[in-house]
Amino acid sequence: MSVDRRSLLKLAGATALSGAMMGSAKAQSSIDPASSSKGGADHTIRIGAGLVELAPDRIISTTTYNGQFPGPLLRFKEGQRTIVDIHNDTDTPEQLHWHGQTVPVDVDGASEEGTPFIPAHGMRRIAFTPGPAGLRFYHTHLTPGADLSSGQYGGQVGTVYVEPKHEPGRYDREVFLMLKEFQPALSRGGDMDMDFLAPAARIKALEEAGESAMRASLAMGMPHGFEVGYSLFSINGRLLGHGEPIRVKPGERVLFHVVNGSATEIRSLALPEHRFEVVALDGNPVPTPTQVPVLWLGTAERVSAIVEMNHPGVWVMGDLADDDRTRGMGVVIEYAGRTGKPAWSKPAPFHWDYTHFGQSDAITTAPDETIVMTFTKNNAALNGFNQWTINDVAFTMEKMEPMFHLREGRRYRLRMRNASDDSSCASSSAQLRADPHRGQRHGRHYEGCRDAGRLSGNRSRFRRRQSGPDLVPLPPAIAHGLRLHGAVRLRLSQPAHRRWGQ
Ligand SMILES: [Cu+2]
Repeated sequence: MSVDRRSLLKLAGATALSGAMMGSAKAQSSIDPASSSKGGADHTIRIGAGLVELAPDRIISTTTYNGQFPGPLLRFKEGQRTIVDIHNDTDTPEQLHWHGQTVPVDVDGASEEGTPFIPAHGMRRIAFTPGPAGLRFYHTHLTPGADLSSGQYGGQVGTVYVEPKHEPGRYDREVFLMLKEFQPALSRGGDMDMDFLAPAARIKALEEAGESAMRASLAMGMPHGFEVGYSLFSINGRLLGHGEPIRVKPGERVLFHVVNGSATEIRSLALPEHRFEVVALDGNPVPTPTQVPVLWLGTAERVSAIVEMNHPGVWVMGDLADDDRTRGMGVVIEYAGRTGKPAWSKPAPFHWDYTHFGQSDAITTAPDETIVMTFTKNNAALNGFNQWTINDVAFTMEKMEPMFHLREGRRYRLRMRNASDDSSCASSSAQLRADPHRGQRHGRHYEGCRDAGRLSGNRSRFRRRQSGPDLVPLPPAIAHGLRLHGAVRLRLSQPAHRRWGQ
């Protein structure tokens, strides 16, 4: 073996360095055994280019976490401090956002909140106490705008599970599913919005407002604004039929943790002849676990649901949309000893209704104030892209002007009205930057309340204290009420919408 001088120096340097690090770790542990992990991180994430093999002849090159898609499943323990090293091997400064967790601003991963960037070809070590327990996820927080090769259009999405201190464990095993599309492209018009909420949730006036604005724009000779469409669809990074089947046994109770990792899409998921018992939404246990034949997930939404495997066979669990499912959005469920072509059948029409998972006899406390937010779309107004507004104001990341001033300790009800012809997902990121009393942040601290299409009356049945969804899909022409307290920055979780106004 021949070693040149430079390598030798490198080797010597590395040895000296590791010696020094070991020395310091020893010194640390002799003082404080609990901090012996200080030398190394509990988790390491590397952001860099990688290949995703969706199928043998469908290999795409994109940005990934640790060279894989989805990124590694990170299991944290509620309340147990963790250290994560994030290396950025790309040429662009990055933000890694811990979606659904209440973590300090310098860790959260949103530059608009004040999190420092992970420099290009640099790294950040962060330490935080994970929580709340349940299904969370992490993703890039770069805003891609019209650049469909960047941000969450690529492969930077991974699942987080924060293990609760006390796990009820009413299931035999867990299966994590990440739903994600690839190969985005801009098109004019896009697909029709899906009609998945109960018709009672629609409001005629809002519907007409959205439609007439669209008609007026087209009459002025405007084209349809750009929409993003996809050509490849995957669950856990594999097209339907190209991944390992999920192998189950009769009688088994499987807890599916489903993450909609899409940048823009609303998804459905059904397993023929089986029902999902929804036990948590966005990782937070629901007051009333309820069986449904289909799951609907807004962009970035999570559902945890138990399926009792009681119909032996080989099945396709997949999206109701035939186009998306046949192009990959599905996974095969295979019972032990069963073979054959995976079967698919469409379930009977079903409308998703969040109130089913709520507490029917809940008494809601009146808010101190109600804030009304009306979302509108200005078709093709920004160089052919749609502009989105809240109360006729387009948000800009540059100015960051607050539209509402909230007072600490007061209770607010947010009444969100979608007057556009497209779905929006509102996600509140509640960070109490200064809580002098306890120095702690109140995360998403709200009780959701829907009032199924009623603009007034507040006859809400849906109530969750500190365990509400942190993300609420708003199909066109519905009104949505949400109560919360804490200081709140509201953002729309579709990056396309956020980039262009909301
Ligand atoms: Cu997010």
